[in-house]
Amino acid sequence: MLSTIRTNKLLTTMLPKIVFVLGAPGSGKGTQCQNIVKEFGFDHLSAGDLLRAERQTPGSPDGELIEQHIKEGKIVPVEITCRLIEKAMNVSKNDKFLIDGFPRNEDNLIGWNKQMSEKVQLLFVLFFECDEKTCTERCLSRGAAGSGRSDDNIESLKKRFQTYQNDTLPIINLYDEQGLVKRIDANGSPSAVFDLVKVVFNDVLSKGDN
Ligand code: UP5
Ligand code: MG
Repeated sequence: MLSTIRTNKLLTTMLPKIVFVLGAPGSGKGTQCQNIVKEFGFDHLSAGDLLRAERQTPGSPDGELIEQHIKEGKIVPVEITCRLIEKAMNVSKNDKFLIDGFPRNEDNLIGWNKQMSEKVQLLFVLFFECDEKTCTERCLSRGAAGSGRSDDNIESLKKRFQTYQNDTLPIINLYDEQGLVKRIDANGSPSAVFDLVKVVFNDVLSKGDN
């Protein structure tokens, strides 16, 4: 029995390691993921970026559906998102990944658990907590500076926040009940937030069993 547990543990630790990065729109997920990539050598897979790239791919059968969902702040069906994440993991030579902005509703969670959860080792969920007002101002400034994102406007942002509150927070709470969530106060400057992020990564990675 003990040897089976040890073997399972060994097999699990050989799988690619992932960290889910969640938080409201504009909470700084992408910004901090770039810092984590540089400092800790993870690959950054933003589900939103993967969907935006797929939307631009000529001939993609999902382009129109993705655009409509993003503009309305709705969540794209998991089959599309999960396929893009798995493909990006497969082409990477890395064995540790930040999965940014996913899973963000029950459909995402069920689809991930069915298709991917046994192929990876989930280290933890990094959760950026940030006030809605601050997040909204950040996204609007980015839009005004020419982000080109079709959802960096006040109408889309209201819908994105509704979706976040109704659909994504319950998923974060589910992971929290399993003791997997590391909370970060994301209201400060990018470098102040990264100081908090570093503490979490140094702590988890130093424990050695990952
Ligand atoms: N900024 C960042 N940190 C700052 C700080 N500490 N102080 C001051 N400014 C800061 O940051 C946003 C802006 O704020 C930037 O200009 C940055 O410089 C500045 P960013 O790091 O981009 O924040 P992030 O949390 O990544 O914000 P983002 O807008 O990307 O969050 P969303 O979760 O809304 O966007 P995402 O791309 O993940 O999803 C977009 C849409 O895609 C969703 O609404 C949905 O329609 C669809 N989607 C799915 O359907 N399924 C998925 O799985 C994922 C996405
Ligand atoms: Mg982002």
